[in-house]
Amino acid sequence: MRKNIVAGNWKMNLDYEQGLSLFSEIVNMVKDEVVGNQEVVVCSPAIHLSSLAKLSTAKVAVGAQNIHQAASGAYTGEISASQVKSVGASYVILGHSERRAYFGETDALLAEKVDAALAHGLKPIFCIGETKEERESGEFFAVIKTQLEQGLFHLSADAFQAVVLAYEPVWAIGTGLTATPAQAQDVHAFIRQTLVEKYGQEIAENTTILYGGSCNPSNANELFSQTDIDGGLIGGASLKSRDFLEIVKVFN
Ligand code: 3PY
Repeated sequence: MRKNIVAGNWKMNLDYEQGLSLFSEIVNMVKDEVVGNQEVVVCSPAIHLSSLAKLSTAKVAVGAQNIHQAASGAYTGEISASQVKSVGASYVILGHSERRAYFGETDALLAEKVDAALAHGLKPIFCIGETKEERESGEFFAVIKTQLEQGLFHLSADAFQAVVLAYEPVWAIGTGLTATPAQAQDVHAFIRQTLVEKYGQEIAENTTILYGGSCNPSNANELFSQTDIDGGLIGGASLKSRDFLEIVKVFN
């Protein structure tokens, strides 16, 4: 059975003390609310990872927001998968639309980052999604299929099983706009069908597909009740412990 995941994406927010205090609150508040086959993940800036990982629990894991594709070397300012893994983090967000747009990350580069993550035992939360123009032109299914094919489909079936997907329509990120539950479900069903064709029914059914993009306590319930939506990648609402808790509780 696939896992339900609520993952926070703190982006470039919170200084060291603020991060520590928010994470401690989250761990305490959600401990009795993470039920069944559910996991909570907090993806923090790199400066927090080591301290948060020490406070993490079986129910609340820690992840990074990016890694470099190389194992190590002269890449000033970068951080490797093995470094992230060495502090006790278990996930890494890859392919977030902000990294694709502001840092020029291409599908080909992301495929290398996915390999680096998996080689060091990090689970990628791999983001895909269309821009406003691509939605309006009706080409969004093709865009999403290409992102899957080029970023992930070089993986063997075995390797693919460590991947979590996040559908994040770019037009719903940082805009306050959210895909309607029906729009999101349509794309999630398309993603799952594309996985069936590539990896077969069983792997497709076991893959966790999150929705991201202005997901908050007032829309999470309806979004997560869709058949193919298995949780969320949460931006702004993950910075407020009460809001984040409300979203986690949707699975109760
Ligand atoms: C958002 O909710 O805006 C996000 O980008 C989550 O990753």
